[in-house]
Amino acid sequence: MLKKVLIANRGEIAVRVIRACQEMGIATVAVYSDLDRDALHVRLADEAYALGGTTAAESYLNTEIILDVIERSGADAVHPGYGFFSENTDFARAITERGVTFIGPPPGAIEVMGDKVSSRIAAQAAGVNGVPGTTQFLNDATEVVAFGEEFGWPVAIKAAYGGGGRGMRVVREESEAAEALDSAQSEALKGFGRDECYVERYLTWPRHIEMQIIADTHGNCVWVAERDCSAQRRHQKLIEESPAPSFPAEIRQAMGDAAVKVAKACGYVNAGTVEFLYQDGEFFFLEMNTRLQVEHPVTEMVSGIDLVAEQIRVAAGEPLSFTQDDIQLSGHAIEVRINAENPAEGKFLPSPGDITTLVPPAGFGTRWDGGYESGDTVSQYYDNLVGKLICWGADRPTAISRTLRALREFRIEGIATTIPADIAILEHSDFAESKHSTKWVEDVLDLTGVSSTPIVADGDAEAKVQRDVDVEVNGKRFSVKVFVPESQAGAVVASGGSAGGAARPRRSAGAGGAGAGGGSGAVTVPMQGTIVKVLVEVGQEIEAGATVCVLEAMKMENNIAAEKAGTVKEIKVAPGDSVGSGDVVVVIE
Ligand code: MV4
Repeated sequence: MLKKVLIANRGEIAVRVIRACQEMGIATVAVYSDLDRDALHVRLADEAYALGGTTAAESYLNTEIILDVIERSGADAVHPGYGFFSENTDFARAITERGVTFIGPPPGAIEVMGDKVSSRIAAQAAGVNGVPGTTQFLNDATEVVAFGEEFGWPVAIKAAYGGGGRGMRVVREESEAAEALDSAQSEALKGFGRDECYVERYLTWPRHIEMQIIADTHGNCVWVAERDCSAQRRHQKLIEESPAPSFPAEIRQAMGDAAVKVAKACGYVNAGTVEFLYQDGEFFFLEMNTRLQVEHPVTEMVSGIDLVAEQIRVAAGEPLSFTQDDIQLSGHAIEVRINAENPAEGKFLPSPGDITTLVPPAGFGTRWDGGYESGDTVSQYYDNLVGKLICWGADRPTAISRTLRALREFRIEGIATTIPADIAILEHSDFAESKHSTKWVEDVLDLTGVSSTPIVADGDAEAKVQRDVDVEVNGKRFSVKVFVPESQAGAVVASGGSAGGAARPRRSAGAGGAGAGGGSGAVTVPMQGTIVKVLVEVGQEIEAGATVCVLEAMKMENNIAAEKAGTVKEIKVAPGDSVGSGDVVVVIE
């Protein structure tokens, strides 16, 4: 068995792996960037080593330093988590050459599944079909038209070496073909350095259903259960569940068999996921994820299998601790990703910052896989997943009510979170009736009125805000309204976290995190980040809504707009400056 595992990751997944190791009596080694010196994964591990640096590239992706720490710590294995080095074959080979075990699939399997073309060919060879389409690369738009006429419109043009929806274009009729091919090719070239594209039937209302598999080095490969991840926006999953709702047992069996065939075809070992699109009772191979996924806990909750412990066992050369026939699925599990993002008006703006309070819910069937605790900081430099709430229930309605109950119980203050959007999804009748698809959140769900304004616990803001406080008078409980300086409002709020959404407004409309701002002409930034551009000059006349500067936070550029029209009186920032939530950047008169 392995004795000491280095976790080459941070946040909730590092915590998840550390916990599994501890339960197995395996020593744990954490690594950390300068910003993560006191992070939860560091606090929980037996040993921790500094990587230096701030950005992921400088720290968690710094191969040389990590290899050095592996050696210095004496770790005999590395768990990569997801992201970072999890699908990096150079890294996997580098550590294997040093006699250190990579807790993940063989590099060859990662490579075969690494792009759409070779994975599609491998799946096809194993008898598992993708969406009907061409196997040859497109030369010109007439081929798109010919395909559409033969198989029916709409069709999808996809970048062969693309991913995450980039380089994909939907073509509804002949007249759109030429422009769509051009733009797919140029986006692919820009994003991936290659412009090869192919065409397939476009499914208009598919669900994203993926199958967990796990294989050992003794030739055993099993499927565990499927997950429905259709509730997503811009290819970011919001909610995942298992089993997939309205999903017949014979289709589950067929999808499980297909996933095992794909895994065997590429010589897969360890935990992996085969993704499918599912529509009208048919499923089609999409791609394979050669890593442990964020949403693995829902599978654990319905199967009782500890996937991380099993990953570690098979990496150590042990056989799987169960057979296909041993697996019994029970009940229903839902995972909600809780990100530091403000879902107001469906915008999902990053909301890094200090978590002043984090009290996760508890109770029957309620699991919290978090990467942060009260007092920790969500940095703009890393993924903003705070953690995952996973609720199990005997059936889907019970799991939905339990998840809603737990979300309403959640107390997170200091940052905005996706909780109000999650509540809106779980409360929706389309979700309850599983009428949703991968397009539902973006095309149907209405997030107007949903807000999650962070409670800013800093500084000089003296505007008064209203708070509801419970008091007891002669043994009887009353709810009273108090009016307190905004800077102290966090201390007065008793409960509810950011889960209130529309039902429990935190702040009067329009205040929007603008600490000293309001309608005064002081333009403030809603989150911490770096100024990349200033678009106005002192003395310039601007209109209300004009962008005054561009703020980069969490790898996204955000336009910061003036609330009112007027003349620019003062500019307080320059490109390259770091700013905090509520900082004034421009003053307008
Ligand atoms: C599709 C599709 C419909 N028809 N292909 C988007 C990302 C890429 N990995 C596959 N994607 C899709 N391919 C055909 N022929 C719809 C999607 C799609 C999607 C797939 C999985 C999860 C979320 C999605 C969101 C939008 C579109």
